[in-house]
Amino acid sequence: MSSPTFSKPVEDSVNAKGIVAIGVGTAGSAILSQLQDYDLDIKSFHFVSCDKNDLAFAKRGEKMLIPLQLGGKVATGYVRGAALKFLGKIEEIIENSEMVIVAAGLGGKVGSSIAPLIAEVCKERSKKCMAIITMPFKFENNKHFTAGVALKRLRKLAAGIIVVDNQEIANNAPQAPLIDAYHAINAKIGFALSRLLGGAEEHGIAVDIHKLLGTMDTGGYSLLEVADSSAPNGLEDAVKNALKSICRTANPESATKALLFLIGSEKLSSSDLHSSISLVSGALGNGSPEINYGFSSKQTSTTTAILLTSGYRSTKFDDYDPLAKILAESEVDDAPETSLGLDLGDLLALD
Ligand SMILES: Nc1nc2c(ncn2[C@@H]2O[C@H](COP(=O)(O)OP(=O)(O)OP(=O)(O)O)[C@@H](O)[C@H]2O)c(=O)[nH]1
Ligand SMILES: [Mg+2]
Repeated sequence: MSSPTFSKPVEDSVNAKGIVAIGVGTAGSAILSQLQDYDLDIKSFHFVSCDKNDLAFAKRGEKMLIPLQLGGKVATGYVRGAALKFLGKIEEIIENSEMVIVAAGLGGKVGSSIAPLIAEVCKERSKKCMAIITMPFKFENNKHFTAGVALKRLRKLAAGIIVVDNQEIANNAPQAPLIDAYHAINAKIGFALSRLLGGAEEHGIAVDIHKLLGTMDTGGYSLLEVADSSAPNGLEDAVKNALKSICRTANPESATKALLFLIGSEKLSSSDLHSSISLVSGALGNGSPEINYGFSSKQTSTTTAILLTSGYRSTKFDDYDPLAKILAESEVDDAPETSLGLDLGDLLALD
């Protein structure tokens, strides 16, 4: 039986003005550059960082280097201050877009300061901002607080947030070589995002940006899991591993929507698909989540489950910012230089 090939929709309102994608900092630039390998409806790519090495990830697109004075990376506020000088350029980038994708790894200084700033500009200009962020590894304790604060801030500003836990992606890709681990993780994230954004070279049933946005439209966090299996019962194994990742990250019962994309061998059957969807729906949202799905099959001995679940009001990452937890969401000023209306870039120059 021949299955339909993927084709792009002719009329696509989201793309009428276009999707603009911005990668920020090291992880953000590396992940965005992975998306450049796929045929996606992204109008333009932009890379923003304070490190010129990060900009070298760009395969094409615009590069914006935000210079810092020596020692300017000690606090997110300094980076934010330096970035404020480039606000006009950021506004120009998003001006002609319908939607802005912002990719960043939270926990460092660059992505944690500039991704929320871009989301803020989007909000002010009524542009839909989809943040795709990674959270630090377990061993990066010193990055957890910064990441937790930035995540909270993004939640208030972005229309939707896809959260990827570096730790979970690494756990679910045991075959990935330790050497060059970031590259392996980025390739996984890029592959998963490309499928959720509607790009695929294989045969099957595609999902598209509308299904993705519909799944994310819950007002809560979205978690992205990617799990592989080459076991004989690969599909079940991969889906269960993805679900286990969710259980370690948030309460699966609070998920209200899910988007499942499976990549399997040419033997992938409709009953395989049905049992995978049943597994997911049984584990989430008190057994009645709204589930969208897609699949593709190719010559492979590995099965991959890409699972985006959505609607979480809280996740384990809330513990990364204990202050906000103690203050129970009463205002924690995480961008003081903005509220003072001062540019810390200029303040540093006074030293
Ligand atoms: N998935 C992925 N994570 C990365 C990569 N590079 C760094 N990270 C992680 O992303 C988080 C933030 O690190 P960076 O991206 O270097 O941070 P940054 O925004 O560039 O800011 P600074 O490096 O502090 O200037 C950390 O948890 C890193 O482990 C990458 O290529 N891929
Ligand atoms: Mg960096």
